[in-house]
Amino acid sequence: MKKVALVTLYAKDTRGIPPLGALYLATALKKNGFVPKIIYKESTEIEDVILEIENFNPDIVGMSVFTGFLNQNYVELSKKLKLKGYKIVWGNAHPSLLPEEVLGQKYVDFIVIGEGEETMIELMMNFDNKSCFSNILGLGFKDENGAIKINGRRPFINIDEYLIDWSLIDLEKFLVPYFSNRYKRTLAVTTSRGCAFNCQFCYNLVFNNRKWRGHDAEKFINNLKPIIEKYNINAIRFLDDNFFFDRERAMSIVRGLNLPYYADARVEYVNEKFVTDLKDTKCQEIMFGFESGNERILKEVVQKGTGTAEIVKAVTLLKDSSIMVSGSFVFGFPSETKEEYLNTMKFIVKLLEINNNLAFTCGWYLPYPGTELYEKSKKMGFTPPNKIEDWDRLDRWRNDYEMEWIDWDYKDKVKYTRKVVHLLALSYKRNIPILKTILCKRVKNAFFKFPIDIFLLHKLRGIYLFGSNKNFVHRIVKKMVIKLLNGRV
Ligand code: B12
Ligand code: SF4
Repeated sequence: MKKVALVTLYAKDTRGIPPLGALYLATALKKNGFVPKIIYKESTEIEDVILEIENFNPDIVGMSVFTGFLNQNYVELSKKLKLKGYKIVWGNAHPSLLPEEVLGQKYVDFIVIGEGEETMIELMMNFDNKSCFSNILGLGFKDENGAIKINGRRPFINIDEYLIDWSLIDLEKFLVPYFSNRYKRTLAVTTSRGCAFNCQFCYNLVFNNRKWRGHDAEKFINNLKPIIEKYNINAIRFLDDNFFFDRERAMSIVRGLNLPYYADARVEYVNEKFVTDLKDTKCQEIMFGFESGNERILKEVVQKGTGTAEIVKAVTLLKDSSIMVSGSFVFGFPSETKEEYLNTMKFIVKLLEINNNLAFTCGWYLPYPGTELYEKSKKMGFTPPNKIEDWDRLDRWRNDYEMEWIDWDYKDKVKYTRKVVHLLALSYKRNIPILKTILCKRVKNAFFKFPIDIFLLHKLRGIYLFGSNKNFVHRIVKKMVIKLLNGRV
């Protein structure tokens, strides 16, 4: 029987999320009589990955690669395996969005565009019969002359056919603390794929053709319930792009699982009933793509389909719900002015004044292939990397990249925005007026000169001021520091 190794690499700080793509593929392959092996290792452990592959001796090695993240490591691994004679297939967002570029590399034999389950089954069924490759939808391959062939796209599959076989990984390794350590054995899952909206920076436009499809609630619950009981899982993180797209289905799932949870939503979904349902179903944290505090950016550039009024309404309705609201802001969109950047900063303060149980992730726009904004960024000066490994520089958390599509001075803004907004949100949460005042001034004016307070607070963040209540002494000192800052000692 043909054997397939499926490699997912993680970075030191991203450990603990199950390799769900590989798990779905492995489930499908096993169901069809093939022998899959999931290899999940840190990006620094390339030599160990190679050893594991050599011991397993697969017919093909699959890699799960999205844009930017660890591209360099996947390239290094693929090159080394190619030298040893292995056949290599790349799947996930990057090869799906840049099929020619990826397949043009000597170290890649096949690429799979979009969902991988049925394309991989057909590839393995026809593995020794090259003449059939051109009939496999979703596959990219090289013919006898080395010419690149990209087949047509595969229609979306019925995902309920491949509900995860959890025995394919050691699940213990993926049960991690979450929600400020309150729940120690949290599992991340996805219950649906894709999204029907039109956000101009999102991979969904091409990767999922704006088509949302979800697992049947009952089938999903029946698949996960035994695992929850066996492993004593006490909270769930739903990583779906748009978990609440079908609100009725989503609520059936969370009711059926009956565990505290995190999930993503869109702001216009929030009304009184939605908030009541979230509370009733033990929602701990809900995440929204706020994107910007400017109507022009939301409407014309991102085409979000919602404006700032909906954001304010959602944040207001969720106030006092004890549900933590996370919002993602993106700065530096093509054509965004410095004034618009400042507007978003002021908008952040406004939201915190309404609801202090807010957290933000602040990223800078990165042009992902296959999107409308990618084409716009190219017209405005962005030069896509020549080599696959150079896509690594599109890392959301780096603060030193060039953004050729921005024509104002963004360097110190990139360096401090995320940090200062994070600290401001914490000072609202802990209600420390003096810090609120100082940090508000910084955020509203994007004033980052003499950043000594930012430096100190950032250091203190993990320790006494904002950190978790690790032990008794810790708690007492933290209380005293907060009282001191409030002028109450
Ligand atoms: C979990 C997650 C992560 C995790 C780990 C991912 C992992 N190792 O699996 C972490 C936290 C590391 C992460 C990081 C980032 N992520 Co992320 N992440 C996700 C998320 C929420 C879920 C992924 C998932 O498990 N999906 C479920 C599975 C079933 O779907 P799938 O992975 O697409 O797999 C299917 C196909 O792609 C294909 N397939 C997948 N692998 C393979 C392999 C082979 C061999 C084959 C044949 C097929 C195949 O078949 C699978 C089944 O059909 C997705 C959004 C989403 N809902 O998918 C974003 C997503 C993948 N992330 C994204 C991005 C951009 C990032 C960042 C790289 C941003 C950046 N450049 O800095 C950051 C990295 C920052 C950092 N330094 O940490 C984008 C990717 C866009 C793109 N063009 O690449 C996504 C799509 C989010 C979005 N809506 O934009 N992410
Ligand atoms: S709502 Fe979110 S997942 Fe859907 S298209 Fe917009 S950014 Fe992408």
